[in-house]
Amino acid sequence: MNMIKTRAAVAWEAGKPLSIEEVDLMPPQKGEVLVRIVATGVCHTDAYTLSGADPEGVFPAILGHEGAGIVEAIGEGVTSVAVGDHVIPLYTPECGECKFCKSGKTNLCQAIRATQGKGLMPDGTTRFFKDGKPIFHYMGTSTFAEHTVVPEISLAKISKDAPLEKVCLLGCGVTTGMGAVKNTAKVQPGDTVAVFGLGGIGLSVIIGAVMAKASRIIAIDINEDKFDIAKKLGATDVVNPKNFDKPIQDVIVEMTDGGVDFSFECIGNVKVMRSALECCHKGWGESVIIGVAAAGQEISTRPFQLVTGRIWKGSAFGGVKGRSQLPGIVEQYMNGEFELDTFITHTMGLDDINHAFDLMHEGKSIRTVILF
Ligand code: NAD
Ligand code: AHE
Ligand code: ZN
Ligand code: ZN
Repeated sequence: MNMIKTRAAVAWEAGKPLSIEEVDLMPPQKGEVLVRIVATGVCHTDAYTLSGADPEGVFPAILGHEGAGIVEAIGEGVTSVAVGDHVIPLYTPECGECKFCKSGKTNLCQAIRATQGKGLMPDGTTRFFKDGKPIFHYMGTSTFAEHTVVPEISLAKISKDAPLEKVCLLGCGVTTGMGAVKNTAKVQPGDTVAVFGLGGIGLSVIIGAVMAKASRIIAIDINEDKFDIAKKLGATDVVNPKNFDKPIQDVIVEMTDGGVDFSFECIGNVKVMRSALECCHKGWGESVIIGVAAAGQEISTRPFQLVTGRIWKGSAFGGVKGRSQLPGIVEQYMNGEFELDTFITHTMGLDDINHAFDLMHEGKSIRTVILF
């Protein structure tokens, strides 16, 4: 098979708009798969890397990690997917063989993490080129392209009945938020929850908390335009920290007779991470960091906060093992156990992808889905 031409949004350098152009894509090599991307969401992490703040951000690159598509070709030795299969690319792969996969303690498969973090395929090279020069991959997925090549272990095979233009959101945002509640925090019926940041991630935490039968779900954002959706999805209280003279953690502690059982930081702001920890109940409250903060940023609190029983944790991709668990989450969606429509505030073609980033920065979108 020869190089194919495909259309992609190329990030030539940090801080610049993406450029839509035709690029060359090498056929899938051993253990790799060619996927035609049907739809992709735009996540804040794409904007974070594009901003230049990501220490692993390399340019030029094809960003995007919240996609869904159809297998068009398989490389040598690929057995777990076939041409025509519907798939969701995974930035957290699942090899099933590494120490991490076998531990039963984490979803953070490390089989290809080193090359993935450098924008390379596992053999240390790229499949994308422009005028003969390599273009880096991103998070092992590069879904801002009509076609992409990914390792076989980075694909979850899903039902052909699932609408790809919706379940693409399970490639990151919705799985991350719901999974952080279920797998990382393990929220139980009756527990109280505070959610900081009401973007795609925070709103998915709300969905997860409703599914877990939390008794109270306090949704916090400085953009009150997010409150209606938060309430529609099941938030019991909405709070804007700007409306108070005292620290938001004090406000939440007063509202909840001593603090919440669980809090989730879904922004990537280290100061808010502190508030999220400190609004947790003495003796048992747990705070889960989901937001991504840049290199150089550090979290702090008085150690007394931990000495007195609060727990600080983090969660990546909601603790979900992509190949073994994501197909089941797609089934849950198909069975009507949660919805995705509310998240999709905008849809547009690849040509307009820079507008999707503008909408995110202006706080006007939850998720924009790019349709190819
Ligand atoms: P988003 O931009 O859609 O939403 C962020 C929300 O935070 C917005 O509603 C914004 O108004 C609010 N906000 C900003 N500053 C605030 C403040 N000081 N106080 C209260 N609210 C504030 O982003 P998103 O796509 O939902 O992503 C959220 C974060 O999660 C990002 O940091 C992203 O990189 C990260 N993320 C992490 C994972 C993971 O696996 N850990 C997965 C996906 C995204
Ligand atoms: N390169 C970034 C990593 C940022 C990060 O923490 N990424 C999350 C997923 S965000 C999806 O929207 C993650 O899964 N982390 C685990 C991992 O192995 O990267 C940085 O800041 O260095
Ligand atoms: Zn993401
Ligand atoms: Zn592994």
